[in-house]
Amino acid sequence: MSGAELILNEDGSIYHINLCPGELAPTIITVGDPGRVARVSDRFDEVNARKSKREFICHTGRVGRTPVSVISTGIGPDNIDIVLNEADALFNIDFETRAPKEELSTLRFIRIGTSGALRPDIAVDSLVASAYGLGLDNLMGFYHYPSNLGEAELTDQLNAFMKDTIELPFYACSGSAGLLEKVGKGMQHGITLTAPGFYAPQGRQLRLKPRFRTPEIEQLGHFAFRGMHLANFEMETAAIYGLARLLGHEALSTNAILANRPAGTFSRNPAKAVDRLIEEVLSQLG
Ligand code: R1P
Repeated sequence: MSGAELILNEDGSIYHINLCPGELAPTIITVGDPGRVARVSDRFDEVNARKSKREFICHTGRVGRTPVSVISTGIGPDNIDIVLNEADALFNIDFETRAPKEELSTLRFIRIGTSGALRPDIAVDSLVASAYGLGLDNLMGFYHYPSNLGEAELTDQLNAFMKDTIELPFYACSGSAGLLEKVGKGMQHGITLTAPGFYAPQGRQLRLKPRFRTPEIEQLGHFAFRGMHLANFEMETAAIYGLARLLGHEALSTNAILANRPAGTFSRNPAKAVDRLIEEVLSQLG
């Protein structure tokens, strides 16, 4: 691959996330908010490297005996494309020859995020782990991505549901069942909708409500697959699941519920809810 495809900085680090091979751990916690990185790494047993560029701040250390990195992605699926591809390249591309390695490493991506609930029974400040991601963004349209990626039954049911609610292209992908079982075991499990924006794509009324073509929130929360509801929405999960699957990695998205959209309520102490999620995830990694 050319120097315009695999772009390296002068010190040999990869273009955006600014890390050299060996500087990222194979277990990677992703957070949207760059300010959340230190709140996660403050709870590591040891931090031995801190690097940053633009919105991508990365701290690496260990939790118990497990080497772990935490990196901020900023907001949205476009940044997930950058972080997952560059993280994968650090392990699976030889930077000298610029060719993929013969032996590939499998990484674990665990998102610690914030999110809004789509159902009245998912309380503000509770924690949701995503069994599936439903992407309304167009990122995976740029990859040869089988439309159902092994989720044929879910995709069929979503096709029917989307016809009645919002006729937009979508993709669906599952997270890692093993990580859901282990890291998400103390959380509610559900399907997470990934929206390509914060306002109209999540039905938020400021001044443009008359121009919305998004469905009512209550309608979205009615969808269920194998007893699991469309539980929450945010802006990264489906893209993480889709790319991790294509690249051969494991992924789990966990979110603290800050808003309950049907009830119109917002957490009184979002920092506390996020701290609880951080502790819950880290307690399963050591
Ligand atoms: C929007 O405010 C941002 O918050 C949520 C959304 O997914 C989006 O990135 O997650 P983070 O708190 O992880 O950024």
